Amino acid sequence: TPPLPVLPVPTAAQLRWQRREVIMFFHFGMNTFTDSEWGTGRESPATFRPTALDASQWMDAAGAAGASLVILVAKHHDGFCLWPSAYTAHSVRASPWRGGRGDVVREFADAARARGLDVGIYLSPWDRHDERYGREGAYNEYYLAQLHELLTGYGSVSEIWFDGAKGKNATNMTYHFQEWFQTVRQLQSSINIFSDDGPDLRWVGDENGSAGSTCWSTINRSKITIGEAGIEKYLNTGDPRGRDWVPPECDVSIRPGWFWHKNETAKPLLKLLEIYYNSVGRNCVLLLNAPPNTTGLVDAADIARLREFRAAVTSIFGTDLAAGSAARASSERGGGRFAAANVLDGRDDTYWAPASGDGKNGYWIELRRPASSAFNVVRIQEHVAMGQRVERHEVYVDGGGVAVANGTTVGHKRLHRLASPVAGRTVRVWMASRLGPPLVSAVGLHLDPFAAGGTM
Ligand code: IPT
Repeated sequence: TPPLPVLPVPTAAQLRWQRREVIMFFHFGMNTFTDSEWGTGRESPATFRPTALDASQWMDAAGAAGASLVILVAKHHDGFCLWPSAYTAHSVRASPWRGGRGDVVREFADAARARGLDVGIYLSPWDRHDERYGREGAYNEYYLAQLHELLTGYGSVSEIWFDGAKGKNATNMTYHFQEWFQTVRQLQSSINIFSDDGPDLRWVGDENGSAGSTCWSTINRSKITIGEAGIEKYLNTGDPRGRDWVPPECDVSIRPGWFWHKNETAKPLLKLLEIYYNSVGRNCVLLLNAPPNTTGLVDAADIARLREFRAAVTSIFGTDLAAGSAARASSERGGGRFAAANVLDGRDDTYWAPASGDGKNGYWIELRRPASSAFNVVRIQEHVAMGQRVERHEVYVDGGGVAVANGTTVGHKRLHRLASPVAGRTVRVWMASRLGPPLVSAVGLHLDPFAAGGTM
């Protein structure tokens, strides 16, 4: 039988999200046309006039990046709604686009599903346009009514994004997050709710795509107030004593801004790879933003960059230099289903588990490779369905006395980039410290040709 989990553990929806690894964000709206990041709310709806909007082209961008979930900003801080909401006049209905009969949320959801992609929605709590903002009862009802529209009118929604951003001079306003969250759950039972504080997914604490090198999926939600300054560090590393499973999502834009600006360009490939290592490689999901332009299309150069990025990831991780190794471990749990060799089968649902009572001399797993070819990336994955456990780990090659890599947490995926390529027949991973017996679903070795001389 399998061992007991170490609590807390993820829900099925959180696990499905974690395994996506890369998902996409689309910031598009009034700001696209005014060349700004935070609109004032005083923009005329006539300003919104994409000339050739084609949401299926946005899905080309998602496909290029290998994303399986796409999240649309349905309303940003300026309050302009990309769907014809019944509760405000400040929407696409008042714009010249499609003669006032357009609905970007509809086109987005339809285009995503036509490509087999799941849909997510961002709805800004901070609203600089609506006159109800600042009147607590009225605004909270307005926001809730819009959640109803978005979560009942557009099919199944996988993720909903509550941004904690609020300008310094914004009216003092209390958001009724509990009423909002519980309503969201009622309308979409398998949705993941993102906010600084979860309940399902948390902000990573920065917008540059970098999790802490220690990164727990757990926090104590009671320690966080959404939008409060000073929570970033806690969110960035998580809490080994956290009682709530709220894994971090790294939101970052492919460009300097979240919205499209004609004088900005996409980040270079090497920067995107660094972001990948610092997010996916540190137990996070990477939420990568690609902003459509005033035409209503993602710039071709951005799509080309996303394609390069995906090709690079595939070329690094498509070949596992641990393949064909013989695996052994400090011990194996009985029953034959928890063998060390499970770390080589490419599956998330099988794993190595040590025998109960093992651990006195430390837990380790070792791969004896068929050849000693050089690698410069070590990949380790925990079976987080049973809880995140590893607190400290070290990687040794050919019995050497100095670890080629070491770190704290592992989680769903930990990627180590070595200072330079290493050749060797045996690779041993020590689980030097952990909250419970380690359950390891994968150990892989890779060669990253983009790491100049093995480093970046
Ligand atoms: C920042 C919010 O303050 C934070 O609560 C979170 O929602 C984050 O956005 C998401 O990226 S605002 C940003 C200008 C740092």
